[in-house]
Amino acid sequence: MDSLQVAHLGPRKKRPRQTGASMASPPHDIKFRDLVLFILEKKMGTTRRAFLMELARRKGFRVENELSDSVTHIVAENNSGSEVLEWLQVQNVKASPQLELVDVSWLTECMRAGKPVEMTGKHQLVVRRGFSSSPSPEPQETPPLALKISPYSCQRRTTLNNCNHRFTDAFDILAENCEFRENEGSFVTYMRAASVLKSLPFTIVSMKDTEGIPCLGDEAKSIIEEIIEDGESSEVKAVLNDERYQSFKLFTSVFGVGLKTAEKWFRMGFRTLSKIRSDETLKFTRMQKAGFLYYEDLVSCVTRAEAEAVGVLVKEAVWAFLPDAFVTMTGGFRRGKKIGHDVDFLITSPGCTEEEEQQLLPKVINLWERKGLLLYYDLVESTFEKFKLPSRKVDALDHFQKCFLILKLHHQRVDGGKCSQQEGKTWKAIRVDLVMCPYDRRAFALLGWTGSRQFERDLRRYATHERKMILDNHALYDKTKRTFLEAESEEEIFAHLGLDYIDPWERNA
Ligand code: DCT
Ligand code: MG
Repeated sequence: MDSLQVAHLGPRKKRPRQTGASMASPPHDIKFRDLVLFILEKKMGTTRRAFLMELARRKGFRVENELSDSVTHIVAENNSGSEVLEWLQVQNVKASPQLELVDVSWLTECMRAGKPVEMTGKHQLVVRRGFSSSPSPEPQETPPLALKISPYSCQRRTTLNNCNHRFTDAFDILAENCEFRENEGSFVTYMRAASVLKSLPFTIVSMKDTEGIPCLGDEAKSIIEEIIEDGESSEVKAVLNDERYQSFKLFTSVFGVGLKTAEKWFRMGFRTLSKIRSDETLKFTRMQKAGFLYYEDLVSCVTRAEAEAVGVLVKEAVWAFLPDAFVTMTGGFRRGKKIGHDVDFLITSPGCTEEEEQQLLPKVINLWERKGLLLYYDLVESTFEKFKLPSRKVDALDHFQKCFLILKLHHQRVDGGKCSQQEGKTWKAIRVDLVMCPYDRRAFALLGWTGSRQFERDLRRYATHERKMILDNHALYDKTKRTFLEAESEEEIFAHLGLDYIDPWERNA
């Protein structure tokens, strides 16, 4: 249970607190200092070059963005040595005798070995002089290495450094509009387009840059083209001005209001929240009443400092009843996000009985109620069954016991009370989700509750279509072997699926 222990801050073994800074993607250490690589874009293309550069750097190679005197190896693809020399001449660079001109096959072999491999004749680019009789180089076969961008986001690393905001914002809006119109097909198309662009290590500046990128159909490409040429998409503009989109966006911003209620209010002719709030014929659920009551607090996002303060509250309460429990902040904050719409926690205990497990959340709620911190709660009892096969649906809800809450967070508990802004009101209402899971399922629950939703959907899709396995928040089932695959950590689940491990801060798909 190694990785989980690091992630969980157990009461007994105190470990250094994970801060926002440590979540950032680490700079790459250079392991092989004798080599300085430059990868030629000519005939290779921007996308593939950027990926090779990123991959090589991740493996510890020094790769330069620009050609300079320090470069020792020029790596090229589909170029002969003469072509590379010609290119160097155009750049006004004189190739020193030490400079190696190598084929990309050398680099891909290095990537596979994780270190520089010996350079042999087949790697060296041949320079043909005039009409010499030396044979032209054999056409190089590119090894089947996974250097291409995967159509599954669980095979991509997506940090929060999105350098294609102008495109991904557009696709996010179009996807949301499809969601409001319950157009599942287009929703998925736009979500996948947004997601693949979020993973790119470079900014798209021309249509040439989109070559070889999966999940971009003709429709998505025409939107990208329009944004490149006109600075905006007419389709996105139309959505933003659409009355239905605006109303749905507004109505669903209220806690407890889903698509059905939004639809109903829109059809009834409502366009503002104040009209809805003051209408005496409308009936609201308990959730919606709380949603309106704490609306201002809930729409202003939760900051990391607030999330950490809630984390302290949760741990204090949980440890009062189960001192050996692990409490992990999951959701967007575990992925390194600085703000969120709620704070999600996973709770699990190695030593407790089933009854103690079932009693914990009710006890925690009861404690907060007595302290006057509970503004709203909805406890959902567990429907978890040990031997049930995982769900095949990519968006299925899980069966763990959970509690959706609105907590009263006093300003003084945040950052030592430094920013108690508002006069009068001394607290802020915060949405909190608590999930309680059996200890042997903690890795699956943690993976599922860390998100992002797109990452989870692709993990399940990948398991089903590429591995004949079924994955959900509770378990992983191998259909070929007809067995459940157990896991003590997220790393083990990725390994079962034959996937490279992707850290939480790289799951912002
Ligand atoms: N999740 C899940 N089952 C649910 C709800 C959520 O498995 N019933 C997963 C998907 C993502 C993760 O838990 C956290 O969900 P959210 O809080 O909705 O998303 P988030 O990524 O934390 O984003 P936000 O910052 O908006 O809270
Ligand atoms: Mg969340």
